[in-house]
Amino acid sequence: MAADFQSAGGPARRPTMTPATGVREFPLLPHETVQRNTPAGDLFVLAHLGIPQIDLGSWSLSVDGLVDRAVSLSLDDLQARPKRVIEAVHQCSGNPLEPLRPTRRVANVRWGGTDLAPLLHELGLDPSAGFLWSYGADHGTFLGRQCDGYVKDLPLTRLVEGDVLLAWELDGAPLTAEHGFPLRLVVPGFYGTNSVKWLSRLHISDRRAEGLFTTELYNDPADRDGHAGKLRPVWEIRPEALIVAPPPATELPPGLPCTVWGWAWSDDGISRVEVSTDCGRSWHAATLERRTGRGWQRYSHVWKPEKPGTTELRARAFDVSGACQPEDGTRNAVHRVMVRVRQGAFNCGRFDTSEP
Ligand SMILES: Nc1nc2c(c(=O)[nH]1)N[C@H]1C(S)=C(S)[C@@H](COP(=O)(O)O)O[C@H]1N2
Ligand SMILES: [Mo]
Repeated sequence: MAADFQSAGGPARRPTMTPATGVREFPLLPHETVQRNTPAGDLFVLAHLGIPQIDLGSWSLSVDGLVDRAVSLSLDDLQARPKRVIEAVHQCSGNPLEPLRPTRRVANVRWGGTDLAPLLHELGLDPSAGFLWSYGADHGTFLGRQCDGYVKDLPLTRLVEGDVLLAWELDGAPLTAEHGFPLRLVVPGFYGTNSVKWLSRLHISDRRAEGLFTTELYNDPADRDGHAGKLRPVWEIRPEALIVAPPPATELPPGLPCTVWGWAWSDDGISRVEVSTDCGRSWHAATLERRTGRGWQRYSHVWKPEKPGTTELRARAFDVSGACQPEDGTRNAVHRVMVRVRQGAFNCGRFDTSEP
């Protein structure tokens, strides 16, 4: 079944798009994510179709499909429900046309909203209900295709943990237009593409939603990770570690300790991080903090560079089931950072990477 867009009021109530073309803003480079919680102003913005300017007076969230009672809810209705604040990794899976290229667009965000699961239970779920289809109010063209709405889906089993939010706050303040005002879905542990902004409709179905952003794009190649012959939707975040320090092209004096540190995360959490300071020849267990909630975990390893020359630092994360990041060829491939050890180097100096 195709996920056709049907909002309560039909096309006449569709918001204006400003801009009416895709938005991609990345205020921070990967090594600039030094803060545990990413301030709202430093968060990347991804919008495939542009930014809808939503008037709260004419906005509502409709819930329909395999529920006993379909409803239309205002923001006040939702804000009258119990509020939760959740810290969670927020990661863009990358350009859907280059699904395997690492982009390391990642943040750690505090979201405020209400748990979706009890709301659906109150409405009465049909026993055949299996999937949640989420619709954004944005519309326009993507890859030359007319899109009446941005639609994503996820299995209802993901809701049982009680942390899939209908969110109206980011970092303690109301959502801004670019981050989804007035309401967005937040699916902690799933790639950002699943956290539908400008949420206008939830539809409960017994199957996946067929569409550009569900079954066409955002499916990893078949025959990987034991999913022979099947598509693997871009849902759960794969294990990954990012090197924050030292930043790329740092010059380090030999003999002085240098702390290699960064963040590691995955859908289920990280059990171990290893650091290599010799281009992947040897690996050392890093000190790793425990996960709180669904946030990313800090790791660190103290390295005393000895031999002058250029070297590559690498960090690799293992998830709780022991799965490790691949070296190359996937969106979560191992992060590498070039640094140079030089006699007399000033500790925070940088070298020109264009030098031979
Ligand atoms: N309605 C709607 N929701 C959307 C998108 C979109 O284009 N339209 N982009 C998704 C993608 S690809 C990402 S990575 C996140 C980015 O959220 P942010 O811009 O608030 O950081 O929003 C997701 N939700
Ligand atoms: Mo994304």
